[in-house]
Amino acid sequence: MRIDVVSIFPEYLAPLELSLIGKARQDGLLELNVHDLRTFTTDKHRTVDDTPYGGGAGMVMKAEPWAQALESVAAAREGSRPVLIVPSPAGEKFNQALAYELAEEEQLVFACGRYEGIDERVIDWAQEHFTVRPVSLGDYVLNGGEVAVLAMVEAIGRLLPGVVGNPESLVEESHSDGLLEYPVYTKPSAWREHDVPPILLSGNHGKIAQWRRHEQFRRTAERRPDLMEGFDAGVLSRADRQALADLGYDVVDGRLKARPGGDIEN
Ligand code: 6GU
Repeated sequence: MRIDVVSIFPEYLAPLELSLIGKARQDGLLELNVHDLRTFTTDKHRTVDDTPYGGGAGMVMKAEPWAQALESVAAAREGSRPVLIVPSPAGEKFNQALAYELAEEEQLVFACGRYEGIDERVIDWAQEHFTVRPVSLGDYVLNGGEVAVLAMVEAIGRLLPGVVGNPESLVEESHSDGLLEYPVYTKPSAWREHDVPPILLSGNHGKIAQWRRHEQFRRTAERRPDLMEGFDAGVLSRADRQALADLGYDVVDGRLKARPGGDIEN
């Protein structure tokens, strides 16, 4: 995969040289280029922003430097249609499913806006060259797209073949099956009056798998009830259904439904 990031703060992306993603780049599994938007300006002051038409607070990023930058990175891979991701609190919500989808692409381009955003005509114009996707990390506001790109590139990059050493570790993690991950423990088994759940020391792998699954349901019901309602009940075993009934969830029309007056506190 090739990733291009355009930003007025290229140094913000330096952490992508570290750890798993840095190693993937060194190993040639991921080609990642960071571009300074100002190198695509033509005026003495390298201006990237101007005042908003219609008035109001703040500044808007000018269209032409963005068009120059995006034309330059789109030309790098002829014949393909790269995906242009525009980080914005006004975008569709980023999640694990979107990470998997984007991990299949040949080229991703991230356009990091700052100030009040990029002139909207860039988004319209870019559709000639790119599949354009405004994407948000969640319902809060960042000062610019750079931190969001760090998160998205890490989430996508670790799904590329060979990046995570043991692909098994992608299978049992939070959100991979629509549920939160079960809790994990390591030595010592007794620590400051807190013991590891005895089942994990039993050596009974069937029982351990069942306990972990139950913990996933318990945690998800407590912390993310929104995920419970969307869960596909078609994949549930009898033991799962019993665990869920104990947590106050019934299966209605193939979906989980919190039982009225049901209690997730047990
Ligand atoms: Cl992706 N970008 C910006 N600038 N702010 C955000 C965001 C993205 N997601 C949440 N807030």
